[in-house]
Amino acid sequence: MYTQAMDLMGKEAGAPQAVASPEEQALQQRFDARIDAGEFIEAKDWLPENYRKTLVRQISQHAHSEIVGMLPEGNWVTRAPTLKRKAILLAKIQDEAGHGLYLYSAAETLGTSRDQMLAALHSGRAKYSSIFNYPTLTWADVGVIGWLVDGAAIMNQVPLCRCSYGPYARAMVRICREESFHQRQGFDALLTMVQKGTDAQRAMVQDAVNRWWWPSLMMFGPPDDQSPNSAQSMRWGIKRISNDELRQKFIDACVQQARVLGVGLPDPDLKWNEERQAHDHGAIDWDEFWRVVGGDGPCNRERLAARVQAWDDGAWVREAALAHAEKQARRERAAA
Ligand code: FAQ
Repeated sequence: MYTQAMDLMGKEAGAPQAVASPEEQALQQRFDARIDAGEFIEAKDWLPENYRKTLVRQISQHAHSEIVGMLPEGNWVTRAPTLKRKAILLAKIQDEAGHGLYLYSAAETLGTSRDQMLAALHSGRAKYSSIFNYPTLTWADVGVIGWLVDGAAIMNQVPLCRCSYGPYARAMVRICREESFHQRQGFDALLTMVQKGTDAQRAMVQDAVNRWWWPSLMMFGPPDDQSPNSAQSMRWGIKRISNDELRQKFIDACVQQARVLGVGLPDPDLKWNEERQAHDHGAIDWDEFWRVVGGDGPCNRERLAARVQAWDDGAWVREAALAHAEKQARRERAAA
């Protein structure tokens, strides 16, 4: 049993201390009890302000990641090696757009608007996953994104299907099903290249794995002891498994899959630890992670510029849709 009285007093957010009324205290206690009982919190329920803010932050960043995540793969649509691969890639990218829409909708139930969330992305205030700031240099990168990036996304997102906020949890169920197809298609594309390809194509796969391995491990976020949000998010049942635990599960799964593919993972310190029943691994370059998160990765500027350009190019569509809706509303008023 834990208490969120601190949240109610505003201490955790660094806000001036407010004295909670008896009604607010009762609401807080009821909320705490429901979290303890593992119940879903729904959009119309009372919830503490910091819980709402944390969810808006995480869900909107997740939505932005899906939308920005379309860009690295989009780079290869016109150069996919066969019609089949092109159709699969197009379907996958459309899925990512759909994931973004489910997630923006889930965040909107918390009282924020799509315009506010997009303004935060376009101004650089909102984060999106570090992984999408790396370039896709060859076709093998598209396969590796499916295998490693979608693989990491699934590992991180399956526990979110049990997140305490109902609209987010339900969106995640559908997203995870689709991510699973994405991971399989990436693995299949790589398997084809290593089994049926030339030596040059096998080398291309290995090169892509070498470049994406470490950034994929960074997707899980900073180590637990440097993760400012984890403790509170775990207590609220937003996060169910810690950053480090998920990263470890991902590494253990990938070692097996890399064996099947016949590729090496670029970590000389990666080895099975009998005592821990898990793989030990080399040090992750957290300076690189924070540089990329801070806006100074290989493609940060390019990615943000592409999103802002798409928003500006779409202005006429938004204006036309609004004009149509207003005209329709005028007609309905006149007919009433
Ligand atoms: N990149 O205290 P924590 C995908 C930030 S979707 C950038 O540990 P938290 C699908 C974090 O926001 C991939 N920033 O934070 C796809 C926080 O900053 P803030 C996205 C990161 O929230 C595949 C600060 O560092 N998935 O791949 C990253 O408790 C293929 C401190 O960190 C999700 O968003 C990062 N990697 O845990 C699409 C899943 N890690 O906000 C296309 C939902 C941390 O305080 C192609 N999100 N930060 O200023 C989560 O599970 C969590 O938000 C974590 C971070 C685990 C990402």
